[in-house]
Amino acid sequence: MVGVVIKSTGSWLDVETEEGMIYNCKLKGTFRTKGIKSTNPVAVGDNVKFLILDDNKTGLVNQILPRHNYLVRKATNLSKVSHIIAANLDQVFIIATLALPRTSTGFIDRFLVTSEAYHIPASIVFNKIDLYNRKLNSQMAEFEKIYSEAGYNCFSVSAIRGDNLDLLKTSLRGRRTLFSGHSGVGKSALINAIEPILDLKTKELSGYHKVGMHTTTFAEMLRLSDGGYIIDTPGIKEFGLSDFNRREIAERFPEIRRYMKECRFNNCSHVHEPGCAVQKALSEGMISESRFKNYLSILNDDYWKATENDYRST
Ligand SMILES: Nc1nc2c(ncn2[C@@H]2O[C@H](COP(=O)(O)OP(=O)(O)OP(=O)(O)O)[C@@H](O)[C@H]2O)c(=O)[nH]1
Ligand SMILES: [Mg+2]
Ligand SMILES: [Zn+2]
Repeated sequence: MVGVVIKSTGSWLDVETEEGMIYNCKLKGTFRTKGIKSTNPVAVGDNVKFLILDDNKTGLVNQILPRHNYLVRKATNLSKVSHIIAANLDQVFIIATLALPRTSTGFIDRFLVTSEAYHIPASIVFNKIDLYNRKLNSQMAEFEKIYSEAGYNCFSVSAIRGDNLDLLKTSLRGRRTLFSGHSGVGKSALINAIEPILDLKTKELSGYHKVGMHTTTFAEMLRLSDGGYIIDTPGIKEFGLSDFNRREIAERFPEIRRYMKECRFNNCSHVHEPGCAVQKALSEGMISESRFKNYLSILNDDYWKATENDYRST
């Protein structure tokens, strides 16, 4: 049998066949993803081959079919093992908010760097705009400008009040979309607002201050009545980069990529070199200060100290 993994709770997987049958499956033996030390060899969105067991309800997954793409992160930059968030995606929506729990641009930019590396189109969804005051609204306008100029779609929405959900729905239609972001930003609440029949568990308002409490505890792929799927995931604290070459980082910022070919040195790090076209674009306001600051911050991550992929070694 062949099916797609629609839920992963660690040791058990729910696998759905094309006919819409769902089997609760275990993994047969050990699997390894080439080149990645991963906590979960099989992820939601994976196409798998499996055997149906005698009870006709459970199964045994014995093969993972080749992936079209996947998204990987580490719990922190220094963690040894990676986690495959999901596989075979059409796009990823980073659910963010400027209300609580506020999402930093550092988090957004690390996420975007990874989605660029895996060639998965990303959009940023600013949620909870019903809670924004004038100052937060003007910050959001600034972020929307920065990210749309860099080439990313932005949405400003409210799961509670319903603002701009029609725009969100239009871009979800017929696609498989990953929802990811910090715990409490409203990933599940947004999915409920889009598809009320799913009735996903969301955090009680009074539960806000319980730091570290995750409401969604496993990844799950949910079917939309308009066509398409959303993968709801547990909140993540940090977005640690996995398996990167340091020289690759600049290319993962589309607006830096646009200028770097014109740098005098082809191994330019765009930090201090003479004749740097990226520095010139930055001084002319063609690259945002915030994005460049996060580029530098990623270049200075401790992560690189543990790897050999440094500028000095090339
Ligand atoms: N005011 C307001 N509150 C919202 C909005 N969206 C979500 N919330 C609230 O934020 C809290 C967290 O929402 P969830 O949907 O559980 O957040 P989550 O991102 O799924 O969190 P995890 O499952 O832990 O990753 C809930 O109390 C929601 O009611 C919004 O647009 N406006
Ligand atoms: Mg949730
Ligand atoms: Zn340069």
